[in-house]
Parts: sequence; C-alpha cells; structure tokens
Amino acid sequence: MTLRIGLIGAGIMGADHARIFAEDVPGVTLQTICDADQNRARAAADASGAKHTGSDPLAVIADSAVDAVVIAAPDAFHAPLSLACIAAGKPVLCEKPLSQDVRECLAVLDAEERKGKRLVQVGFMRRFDPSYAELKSLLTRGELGKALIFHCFHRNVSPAYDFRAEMAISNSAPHEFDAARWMLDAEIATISVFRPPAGGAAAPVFMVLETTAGQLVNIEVNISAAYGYDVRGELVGEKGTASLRAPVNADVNLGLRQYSVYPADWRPRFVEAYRRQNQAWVNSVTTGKPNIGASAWDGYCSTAVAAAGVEALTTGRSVAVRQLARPRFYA
Ligand code: ISE
Repeated sequence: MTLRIGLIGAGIMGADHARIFAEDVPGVTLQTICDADQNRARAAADASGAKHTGSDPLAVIADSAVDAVVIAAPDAFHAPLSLACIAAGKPVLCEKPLSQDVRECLAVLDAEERKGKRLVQVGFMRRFDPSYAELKSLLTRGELGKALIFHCFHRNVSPAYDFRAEMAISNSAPHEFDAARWMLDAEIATISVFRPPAGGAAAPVFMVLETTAGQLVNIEVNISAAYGYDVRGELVGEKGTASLRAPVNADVNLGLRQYSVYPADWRPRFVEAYRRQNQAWVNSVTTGKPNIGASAWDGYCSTAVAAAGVEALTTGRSVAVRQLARPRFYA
C-alpha cells in the first residue's frame, strides 16, 4: 500500500519533510503540498516530485486522495488542523508544539478520545535520534543506575523569526520538555526560569525543572548563540553519566588548527532523527502498530510545562505544572 500524504506548510520544516519523504521514506506518495504562498508550494513540489499543490489546508485534509496528513504550518495552525484531521479520521504527524495554548491541546485530546482512535503523532523527533535513543537504552538497561540529573543545552545560531524569551520556552524548549519526560519516564512537577541580565534582550533562558520522581533537569535555551546550532545533553545517574554525541562529518586539520563544523540549524543535526521519525510514522499508519513517537497527550504535557515556564519567567517564581492525570485512553 502506497501512503498518499498531504503536506500542509512548505516553509523550513515543510520543505524538509517533503525532501525526507521523497528521498528517504519508501512506500509514500506526496499527493499534495499546501501553502498560502503558492510559489513556495510549487518549489517544494518541484523539488520533491509531489503530484499537486494547493492553498486550502481543509480541502487537502478532506481530499479522498489523501490518506494521511503532515502539518508543518506555523504553530498557531497545529491544533486547529489536527482537529480537522481527527474529524476526517486521518492520521496526522503534527510538527511541535501541538499548540502553545493548553486549552487547544485539551480540545485535541477530547476530540481524539471521542473519535475513539489515536490519530495524532507530535513531531518530537529527538526520541528517534540515535544518541538520545542510546541514553534512553542505557537507562532502561539499568547501566547508569537511577537517573538523577539531566543537563540540556539547546542553542540556535539566531532567531528564526520574531523570537521573544517566551518563544524560547513555548516553541524551542518543548523539545527538551518532551525529551526529559520520555528519557526519565516521569512528569515535570515544577519549573523555575532565569535569564542573565548581562545578556539583555537576547539573553539565554535557563530553566530548572523538578520531576515527579525527584530528579532535576536543567535546560539552557539560547536562540542567539551565534557560533552554531548546538544541542547537548548529559544524563547523570547513580553509577555513571552518559552524554549525547552530535554527528560530525569530519575533523579537519588545517593551518596549525584542528576543528569540526557546527550545522547552521537543526535539520542537519537531526537528519537521522527526522528520517527515523517519518519512517516510523508511515509504518504505524500502514500497519496500525504504535511507535515510540509522541502522542497528543505528550504534546499536551509539554505545552503544560511551557505554560508554567512562561509564568515562571514572568513572576520570577518556581511554578507547579498544572496538568491532568493521564487518561486511560493514553495509557
Ligand atoms: C524549531 O521549531 C525547532 O523545532 C528546532 O528543533 C529548534 O532548535 C528551534 O529553536 C525551533 O524554533
């Protein structure tokens, strides 16, 4: 069975998803690429061999020639379009975050539960990254003992668009919020947020999270790091530690120097994670077997943490994360 995909959004991530499906994921057809900017949709379709372009996302979702949907539109459209996919009974891979608004996430949970089928996977692709997976495996095998601390660093070269500190928490950090929940198999209980005044308006955001299992997670999100796209992580366990390794294509020796090169953004850094995520999603849709991908529940939880984080940033206080108990539907 060839899975016919409707891709909504042909910006940075939409164009890259089109490339991934065209080049790295067998058994799919890019049926339609939809974007308000038809030039962008056309360019992505030409580059990926998509059959059609469109400008109406609801028409793409309703199209009987579309079996499954990928949402790579701006954040504000993620939940509304996911709701349309649920109503149409179509599986959807929705880029993170599911929504920056907890109420919208709850509406998606409610719609999925009423539909009686889990149709939404949220694009927290780091679960599929080989290095994150190795750290998770070390924990699962008990080799590090109980996890105590998870150090996380998330550095962008420069803001992708009009980033404010809140966006570092509500758009970028959800990757770490989800990765921490998945890695430590615990919920986030509280979050504190700090910024170094010396950094001014572009100062990094530094967060300290406590989990419901008594662990600590610290997350630095710096969206103006300048030197390169750099995501790091170190697990501290009772018996030892384990750190993420970023893929490096070459160690260069030149002019009395040795160096390697940072990527400019997340796409090269997580190229394998995106490939595995997209392949796993297609396999789940075609076989009905679940994968390790994030559900709408996971999307809701990371947004609940982000909402508490924005409150902590604003108030300067540690904030308890307010979230529902996990419904049986998402057990
Ligand atoms: C972007 O949306 C991503 O998902 C990247 O992984 C992250 O590093 C970046 O800060 C976000 O804006």
